[in-house]
Amino acid sequence: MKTSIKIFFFTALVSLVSACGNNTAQTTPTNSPTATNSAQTTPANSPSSTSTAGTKIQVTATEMKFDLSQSTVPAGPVEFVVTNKGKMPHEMEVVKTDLTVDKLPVTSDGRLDTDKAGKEIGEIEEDDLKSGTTKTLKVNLTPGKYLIVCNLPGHFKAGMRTFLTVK
Ligand SMILES: [Cu+2]
Repeated sequence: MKTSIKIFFFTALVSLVSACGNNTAQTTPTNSPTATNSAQTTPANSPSSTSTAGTKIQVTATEMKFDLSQSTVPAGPVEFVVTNKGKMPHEMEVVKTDLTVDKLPVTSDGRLDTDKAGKEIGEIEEDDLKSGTTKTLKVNLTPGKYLIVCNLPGHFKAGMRTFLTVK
């Protein structure tokens, strides 16, 4: 008899405590979002909605270089809008690498040895980037250093490469 009473009180106590626990857990978020967070939630949401839409980078390809509208972007979805304003076809590879320009491995035909350089994240093929064309490449970038490179024979060696920093 005594034991069951103890158990009853214990259960009641536990449910009371957990009820309190629930309340505190509920009140804190409910109060702070409305009061303090309403100001906070909006800015906290807008960067994430911006990054959902993605950072847009305008890329201009010419002989023999890339011009990026910005060379440092926040991590998340990135949209490369690449226009070939040159006379010859080009391509664009995005390669994540830790290497500096002078350490980048080059093949005998003047291409970047992509596999040795790092990891290819995305690519716009030569057929899609003929003179006068604009093509979009959407990728998701984690923080790090990325090489934007045209890997047609000789183009990389001729200087058709640039770095993008993702923070
Ligand atoms: Cu090229």
